[in-house]
Amino acid sequence: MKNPVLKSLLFLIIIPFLASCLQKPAAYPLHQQLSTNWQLELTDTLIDAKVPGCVHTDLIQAEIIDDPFYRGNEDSLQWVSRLNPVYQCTFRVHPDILKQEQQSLKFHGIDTYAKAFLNGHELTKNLNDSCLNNMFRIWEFDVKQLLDPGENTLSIHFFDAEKSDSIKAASHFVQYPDQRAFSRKAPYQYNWDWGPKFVTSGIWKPVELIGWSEIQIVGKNFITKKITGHSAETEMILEIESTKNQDATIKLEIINPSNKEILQKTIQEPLDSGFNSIKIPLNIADPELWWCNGQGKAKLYTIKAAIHSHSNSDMLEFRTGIRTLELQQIPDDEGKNFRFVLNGRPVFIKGANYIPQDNFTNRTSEDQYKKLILQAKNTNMNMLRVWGGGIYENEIFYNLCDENGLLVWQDFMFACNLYPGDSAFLENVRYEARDNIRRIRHHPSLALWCGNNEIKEGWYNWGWQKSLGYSVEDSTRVWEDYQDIFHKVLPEEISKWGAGTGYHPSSPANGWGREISLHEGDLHYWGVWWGAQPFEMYIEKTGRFMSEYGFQAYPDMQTIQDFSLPEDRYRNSPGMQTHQKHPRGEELIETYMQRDFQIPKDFDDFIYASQMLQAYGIGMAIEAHRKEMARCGGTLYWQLNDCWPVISWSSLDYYGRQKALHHQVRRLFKNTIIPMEWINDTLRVYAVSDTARDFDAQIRITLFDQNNENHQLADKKMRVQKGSNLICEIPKSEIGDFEENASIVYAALQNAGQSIAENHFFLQKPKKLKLQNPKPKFGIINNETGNFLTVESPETIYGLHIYCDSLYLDLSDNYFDMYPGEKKTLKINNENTITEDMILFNSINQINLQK
Ligand code: BMA
Repeated sequence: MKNPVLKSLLFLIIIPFLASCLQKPAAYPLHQQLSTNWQLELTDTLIDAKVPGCVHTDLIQAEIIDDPFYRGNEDSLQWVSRLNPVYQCTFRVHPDILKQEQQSLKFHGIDTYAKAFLNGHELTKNLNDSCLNNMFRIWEFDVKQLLDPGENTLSIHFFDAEKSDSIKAASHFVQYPDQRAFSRKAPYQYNWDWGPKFVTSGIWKPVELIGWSEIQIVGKNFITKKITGHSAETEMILEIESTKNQDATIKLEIINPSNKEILQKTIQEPLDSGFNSIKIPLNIADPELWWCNGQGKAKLYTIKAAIHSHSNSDMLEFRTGIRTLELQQIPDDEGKNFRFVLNGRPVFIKGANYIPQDNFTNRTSEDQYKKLILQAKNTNMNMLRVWGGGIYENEIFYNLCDENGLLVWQDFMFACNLYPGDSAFLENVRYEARDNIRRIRHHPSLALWCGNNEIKEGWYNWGWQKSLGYSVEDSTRVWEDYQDIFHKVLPEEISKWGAGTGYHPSSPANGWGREISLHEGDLHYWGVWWGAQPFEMYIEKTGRFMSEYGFQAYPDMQTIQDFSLPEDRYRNSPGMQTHQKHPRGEELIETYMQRDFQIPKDFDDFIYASQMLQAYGIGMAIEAHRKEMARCGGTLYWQLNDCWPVISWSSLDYYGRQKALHHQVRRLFKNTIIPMEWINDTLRVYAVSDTARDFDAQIRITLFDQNNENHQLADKKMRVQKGSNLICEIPKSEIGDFEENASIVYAALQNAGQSIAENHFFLQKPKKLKLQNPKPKFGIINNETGNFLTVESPETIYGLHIYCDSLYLDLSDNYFDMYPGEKKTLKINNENTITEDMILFNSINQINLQK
């Protein structure tokens, strides 16, 4: 530290700060966070740094660089990745840590590559690559001989990952689709078809000093083995490090979801010197099961464990759930099913693919995690797939999924590429798998580990072997490397560390161009979008589990305003192009819009129409998948969210603003839906229900014609069973006079006066609709329960978008259809006051009237 004033100031701050970090008495392991007093040394300056953090966010904070997401800044900021920054911190060790038998320095995540020095001693010298070479690993060093009772200096020297990739690639026996393969670093940092290139570096997770003696708890797991009648057979696993052979006492306490202690257990356990894994069987009477969203409550138990040796102790507390979960892949008439069975009940999966919420993941706040997971829950989802090109998520993500009943399909971080198979790389992957499995395995939400994203598909279908000029021997060797990672190392680590879930080597199981993909395994159906096939193909191409399919749309206008200047706001402008990463993105949006919608001239209208188009196409897919629930196990659309403001497949943009699709998904993921179709002059209405029990209901169907006259099509009582049922067939001849392109059908399913499901349906494609110029009436209600917007429309409306100028209007529903005379009350979620004169609207009616 060069500045003496700063130095004495820090000394004054550090000691009381340390005392507040150390909550346990001295006989317990002591943890001292090294989260303050960090500086980042650039070639000629020293700036304050944040840990956890990264070089980009530190430079933003120091006002050295502008917002990397603004306009075309991405291009001009590529130099940041080549900075080779040095992070430094000086600290004093709490005296009690210095008294412990064991003293270690633990890095929960360093992004990558970096050499670490403590008081000038190189910690990383003997590692493979002589550095920290995997951002997904936890690194721990014995520092007992290195800590100083006075001031200590820790410095982390980062170096350019891309340069290292090129060096490794140059001497490799084959070329890979992308040389990022050589670095164990979040693949999407190197750019994606929805993401910019920011190959960042930094200390992205906490750093701590740990001092302990005799014993330390280093891992935990909780597994439900069986649920029978009124009890659950479970097993608690405690992993303990011991400095010697010794006896220990373990005390367990289990607290049920209503906060009552239901079980206490004390056992004596002989410990070996080193690592111990202790399995403790626990029978829990009248278990309150963990259910996913829509199937029941996500009940959580609290487990407290304490361990005492001769003169030292350790303890932990965590929340978990009682549930069994199985991925069935049972041979059947057409191939094999792909179905998740939770607590013995087959559950139709409804959800989306999740990507990191930011390019600089350290700046995603707790509130952002909470908001996003709640948005997923409120959209009636029961699963998120943590996609393999991002990161293994932070604890908060899995905790929130546990609490909100969202199952997690967890990919290992390998995507759309080939990877090396030398022993050093395999060992690196093995440790990465071990660290992450052990970190998250106890979460009841964890449903499946999956080896990779689209590598098997790429190998067989994307022509890599030819385009990269592989010989037969090359191909054999590359494929053996693939087998080693995805069929050996990863499944071995899963069974070794008791992940408690199934393992699926690659998603999808088979490429979408192959017939088998429809009959077994999971499917990424990209014939729509990549293959430019019409949306109707979704109806034919429903596989056994739809783990990806999607279509792009522009983000909210407010988001576009946030990253651009007025002169950027036209299609294909340089500013907009930076925020469209798919090479054919604009062309495909236009092709599909031409097929099904009219193409507006105005940029604002185009943004609106792109969102309506996305909601229309993906809505068609979801209905098709749900109608096929007897053979299809679930549907996860691509993609829930964005990592920056961009034109992409997401339903929520970077700021969490909802596209039309997100509202559509919420309607279509309800437990019961009533899809309709108009084929061969016949209206067919289905009831698709995920509800565990059958129920009685009343269905009413009305058609409103071009003159807003209504024709009652059905009004009958029925029993709705779990599954997909055709409930009405109404031929055109029974309806009377109406114009197909100017009518709307409205169906409502009720149970004892309560609305269960409703649906608005148009008989023609949006582009053919000839609807009146709408004149909806709006009203604002502010009362103690909140602020509300009322809407009433005298005319039929397709896709009413209600918005404000220069402000995102956050409504409980939007981009919806209305039949003539319909009234709706929407909740306004904005904090700002919204008044009637601020309300603007758009609709397909208006787009179609433009000429
Ligand atoms: C899927 C994903 C991503 C990609 C998306 C859209 O294949 O796995 O790799 O961003 O398609 O192209």
